[in-house]
Amino acid sequence: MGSKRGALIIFEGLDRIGKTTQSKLLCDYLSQDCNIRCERLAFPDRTTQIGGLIDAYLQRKIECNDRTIHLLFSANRWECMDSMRAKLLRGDTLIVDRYAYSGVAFSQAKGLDKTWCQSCDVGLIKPDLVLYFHRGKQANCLSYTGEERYETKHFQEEVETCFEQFRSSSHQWKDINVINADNNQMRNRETIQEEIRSYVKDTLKNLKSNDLEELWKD
Ligand code: FDM
Ligand code: MG
Repeated sequence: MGSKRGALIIFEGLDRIGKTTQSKLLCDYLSQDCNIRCERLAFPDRTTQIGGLIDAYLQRKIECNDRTIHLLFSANRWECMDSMRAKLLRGDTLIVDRYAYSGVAFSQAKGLDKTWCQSCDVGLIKPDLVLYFHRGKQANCLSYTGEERYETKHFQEEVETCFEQFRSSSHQWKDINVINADNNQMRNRETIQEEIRSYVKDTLKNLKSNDLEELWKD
């Protein structure tokens, strides 16, 4: 009996919706309370050379046309695939802040063709669990303008529309689970974390094979 591989868990959603907070809580819980080896990653990974270009673009230090930056975001995932595969196969669970779903939603929001956007990420490691953080009607997470290129209320709303559109229309998004990340008393940090943990426990329990599948191949 070989040891079981780790799970690839993706957190998706708009900026400032609580993905980082929740992924830290989850990672601490898995490693400290469940004795599961686990690591947090984020895309874009700004530490690589390609990630440096993306960082400069987001901080408006360089310009780049929409398709080119899309390809860089995708390349930034591809350059991490070998090390992610190795970690998963040796049993580490990876909790990843953003993946190809952000890739499509943010570029589509600029007017790029969805099929073209998706094609660059076909064949990435397929996640075992995708959690999309959705803000409720009363949420106020869009009432800001941040420093970075995409951090405007208007653009975030466009991205949200794209997330919602393909979440409800495409069969490739059928595996996406929605987390109500409403920031009010009824949905506090702990409640949201509990919901996430129950998804994660199911996923870990049902991890069948040691094989890693490929994204968007079916
Ligand atoms: N973003 C992120 C994209 O436009 N495409 C992608 O493929 C990814 C992974 O980059 F506005 C956007 C989303 C966000 C910005 O991401 C920086 P973080 O999570 O805020 O660092
Ligand atoms: Mg951000």
